[in-house]
Amino acid sequence: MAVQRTFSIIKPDATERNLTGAINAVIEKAGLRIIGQRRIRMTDEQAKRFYAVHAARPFYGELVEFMTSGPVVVQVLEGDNAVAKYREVMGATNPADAADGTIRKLFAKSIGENSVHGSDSDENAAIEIAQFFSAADIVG
Ligand code: 3AN
Repeated sequence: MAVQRTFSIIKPDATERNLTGAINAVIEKAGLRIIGQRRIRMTDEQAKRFYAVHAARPFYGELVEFMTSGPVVVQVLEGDNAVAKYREVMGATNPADAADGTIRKLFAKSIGENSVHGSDSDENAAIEIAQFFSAADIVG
């Protein structure tokens, strides 16, 4: 399988509960390598741009408000089949539906405050990485 990169966010509900290390441990145990990582406070503009695809959804305002409510950790993950593998490691969007051992089953509070984001395609991974990282900040 091809080595790929994906984009991850550890969301405010997780940083607030001091779960960055616990989530990184699950990521690394799954064989994904954290090759870029930065803790930031997302601006309103960044969050709106990042979730523009959801702009018409009823939860958009709430989502932008949540993502700017506290620090997040933006990450670049690398590994075999990284996009699909990280989706598997994260678990279903709604933690009630997430499989045992997944990050969302272990840590998520609700469908909105669900601890992590991961890109849903190779194309979106490249776009999302480019929004938050310059090449010099990714060390593979
Ligand atoms: P995923 O993050 O699993 O790819 P998406 O892309 O459907 O899920 O949704 C993006 C984000 O929007 C989710 N991570 C979650 O925080 C939020 N979200 C999705 N559905 C809902 C909902 N019904 N109510 C509140 N927030 C939601």
